Amino acid sequence: MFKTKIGNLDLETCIYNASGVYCVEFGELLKLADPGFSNSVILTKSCTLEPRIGNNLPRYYDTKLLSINSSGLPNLGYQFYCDNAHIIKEHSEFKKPYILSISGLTLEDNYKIITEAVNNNFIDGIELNLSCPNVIGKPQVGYDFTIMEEIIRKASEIIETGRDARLESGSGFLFGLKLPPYFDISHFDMACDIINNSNVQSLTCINSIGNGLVIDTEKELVAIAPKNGYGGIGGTVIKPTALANVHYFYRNTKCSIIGCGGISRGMDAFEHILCGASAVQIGTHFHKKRNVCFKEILTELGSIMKSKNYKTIDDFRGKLVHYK
Ligand code: RRO
Repeated sequence: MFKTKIGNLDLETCIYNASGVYCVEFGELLKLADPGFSNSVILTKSCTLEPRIGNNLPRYYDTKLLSINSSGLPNLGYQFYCDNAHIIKEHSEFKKPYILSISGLTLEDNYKIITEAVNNNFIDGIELNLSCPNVIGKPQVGYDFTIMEEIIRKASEIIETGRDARLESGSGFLFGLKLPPYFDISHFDMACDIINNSNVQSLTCINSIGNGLVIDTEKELVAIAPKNGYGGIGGTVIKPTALANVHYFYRNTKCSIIGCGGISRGMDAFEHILCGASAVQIGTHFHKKRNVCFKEILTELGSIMKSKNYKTIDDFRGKLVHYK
């Protein structure tokens, strides 16, 4: 009922974690690999060349409707996520693809990490993160269309070369991007043009909405410490922006779309799929509820599908109705 495909990757269910939440440490990745949990992919925290401890605490805060974070890319370094891919996949009985999220601090760092990933047969693809809002002094690549085009072109070359070698061993490799939210149609179109001239296969829409400010009114204090309290906003309040991004990129590219933003119930996942998502990722709600959230959301989605007589997610994916 929930089977799906992103690029050439077959997934048992259409739900998994958003990068960043419970996917930094070895034990967290092992939990994501657990065949008893309904998530269908093991997606790592975005990694850099060197390990990072990230920004000062407190750097995460949530309310009923939203979360704010300025984690600052804490991760164990790409070598850790590459070297442990086979152990973590083995724990999933090789049923869940292992996708490396990458957010190198320089273009060269990204190319180095992508080369390592495509040459590792236990890594099934990358989600190149063009949208981290929280590294001080590093603007989001997804908002600089010149650099975005350059990084995608070079990443494509590396991946094509690596794919040829993998073909002999029979395993595919997904080239995905994680995009920032776009708000203006001209920006949507510029991003689509670049993507349509590349061999990118999947788009995760959207990363957190950058540089929001949340206030703890009782203390009259910013909710998080780094960057004077500015951070990426996630959770229920970002769902309309996420849906618009899913919808636009679904209609204007050939990529598989992975919806991310404001999903805590089956109906939220249903809406993302109606807009064109082939799968959904859970961030803020996963942070709150841990691994049980995947099954809960799928159970609710299953009831909605049953009540509407849909047997597979392809029966309604992208079928949102518009006024004439
Ligand atoms: O680590 C972070 O601060 C972070 C990242 Br890399 C990202 O892509 N999105 C986000 O909200 N936080």
